[in-house]
Amino acid sequence: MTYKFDTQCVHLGTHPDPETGALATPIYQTSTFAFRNADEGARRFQGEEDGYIYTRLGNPNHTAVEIKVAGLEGAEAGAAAASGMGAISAVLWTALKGGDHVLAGNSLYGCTYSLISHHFPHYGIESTFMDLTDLDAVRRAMKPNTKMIYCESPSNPTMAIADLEGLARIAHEGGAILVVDNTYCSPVVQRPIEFGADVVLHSATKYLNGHGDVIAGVAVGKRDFIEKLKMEGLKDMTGATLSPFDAYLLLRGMKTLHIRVPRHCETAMKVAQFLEKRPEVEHVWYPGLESFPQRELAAKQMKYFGAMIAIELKGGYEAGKRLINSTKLWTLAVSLGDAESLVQHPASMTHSALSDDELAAAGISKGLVRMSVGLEDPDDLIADLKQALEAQAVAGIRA
Ligand code: LCS
Repeated sequence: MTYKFDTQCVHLGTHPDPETGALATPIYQTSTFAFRNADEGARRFQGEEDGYIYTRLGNPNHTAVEIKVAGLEGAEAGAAAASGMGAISAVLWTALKGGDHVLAGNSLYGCTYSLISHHFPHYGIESTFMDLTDLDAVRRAMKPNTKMIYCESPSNPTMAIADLEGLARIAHEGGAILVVDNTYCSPVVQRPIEFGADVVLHSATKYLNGHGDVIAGVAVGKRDFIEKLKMEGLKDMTGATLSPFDAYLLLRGMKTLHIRVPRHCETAMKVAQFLEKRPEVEHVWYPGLESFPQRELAAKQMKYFGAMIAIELKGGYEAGKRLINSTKLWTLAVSLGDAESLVQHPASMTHSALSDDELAAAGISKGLVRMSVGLEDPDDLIADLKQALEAQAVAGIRA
């Protein structure tokens, strides 16, 4: 019997320990696994028999995470990694080789952008970064050697929405795959495989874990690709092995994913609506607002509107800096998806590896402030923003 999504968050991938009955999955903090005899070891290496060998190749805590995320995303299989970047680099190294071309959204998490734009050319992998919201332009940009379309939706940090169904169609027509980084959403908000994506990635550091105490990543997709990813990208190319303890914490976090994420999103809507009415604020990008240019597309592919907000203040970067220096409840920190609300400045922080020209091409203005709405009472979050906006108005007059 297939259980519903909320039940899967709690139960999928876990079961009472057969020996002791322990209900929480025990932490298998071991590097290696003993074989009963030489033939068993040989069979496991040949892939003729299931079973663990060495934690870089798999571990029961990984298995639990992989089954849960794959199930929640509607994928055949999953692979756990030591970080979101571990999952991303392993997927890209597994799927691409010298001579291939990748078409990517122009606004991506800074390190993903750096990997594709700054480092891949050294290995003969070509890339084009573009506004993926124009599907005709995407179709024209496909080349005979395009093997992948890569996107985030909403994108970090500009909140651009990619038409997942349209991109999957274009990718498949051109013999390429669509890879979607679903970190900003979690499967509670969006399930890209339903729209045709081939691989879905997560920085599990964020909503999946949800408690700000783990760095982890997961990739899910078709079984054949995930097997290859485990044996090549993760085992040989990156060695980005998730620690069993972190896998345990991640599993613990995911049991409440379906309760946490809707609350994050509900509060984000209130915060966005508050910010939009403030005279100090030039613009608010939040997919749930009527003013959001791609609201219809967002509503088509997202169940909730997420809990990430981008804003630009009328006073630009200086005003933004004063705002993030003045909040008391919102923490000035990178990362997202934690219980604590976080605020940061992408141009000088998460996206600081991008040159001014690259920031401009990605549509990341110097004044953009990014907010990750947490699980506090919305009234407290709004009151803190109000005092910070008012404090900066006073500072502005003094300056
Ligand atoms: N994908 C997205 C969309 C991200 O935002 C991040 C990290 C990653 C992948 C990489 O994941 P990690 O290796 O850190 O687990 N984003 C961060 C951010 O926006 N602030 O700090 C990290």
